[in-house]
Amino acid sequence: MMSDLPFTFELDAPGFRPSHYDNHIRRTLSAMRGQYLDQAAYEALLAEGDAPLYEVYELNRPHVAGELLHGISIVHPGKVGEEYYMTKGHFHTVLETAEIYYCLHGQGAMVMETPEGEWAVETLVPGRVLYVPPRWAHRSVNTGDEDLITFFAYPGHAGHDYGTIEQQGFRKLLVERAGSPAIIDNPRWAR
Ligand code: S6P
Ligand code: ZN
Repeated sequence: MMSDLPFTFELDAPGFRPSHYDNHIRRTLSAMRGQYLDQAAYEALLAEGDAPLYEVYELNRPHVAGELLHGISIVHPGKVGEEYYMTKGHFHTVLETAEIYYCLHGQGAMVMETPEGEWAVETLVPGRVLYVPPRWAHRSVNTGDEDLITFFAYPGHAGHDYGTIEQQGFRKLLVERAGSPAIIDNPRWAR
């Protein structure tokens, strides 16, 4: 088997876009229908335009065990009602696969939970590494007023299960209360 050559790319401030990438994914408000608590605020915001919420720059690698899929995730600042802009969030299809995040810019949090009922929220600040263990669904939330930018890497065979989260969301939501992030129960969550 022919082996790949090692490669490098740069992540330069202030934007931290990779100097080389293969896919650029943009998610807008319309992709998040049903995910925000305040449905009226969601519809009102969408009526003003399909705002960009987050972007992912991916480098192509084979989706097989042994590879590491990696790239840059950028969640823009903003809120739907009192709930901060966030990613869809997902379990990995192969539940026993972990992921690692390194925060490059901005202020935010990772909201996480397991199928067994555990949950966790970890703050993301520049320079901080977050290890998401196997079995933990994860969603990045931007609690600041600038882009939240993270580098991520996860196993090539992990896959994405979005459906489970789309049904009821995460157990916990991150909302702004008196100007600060607060963790609240998701009333839609009823498993
Ligand atoms: C992939 C990894 C990230 C997310 C990205 C967007 O396993 O967790 O690259 O894909 O942050 O989030 P989502 O939930 O829309 O895939
Ligand atoms: Zn993931």
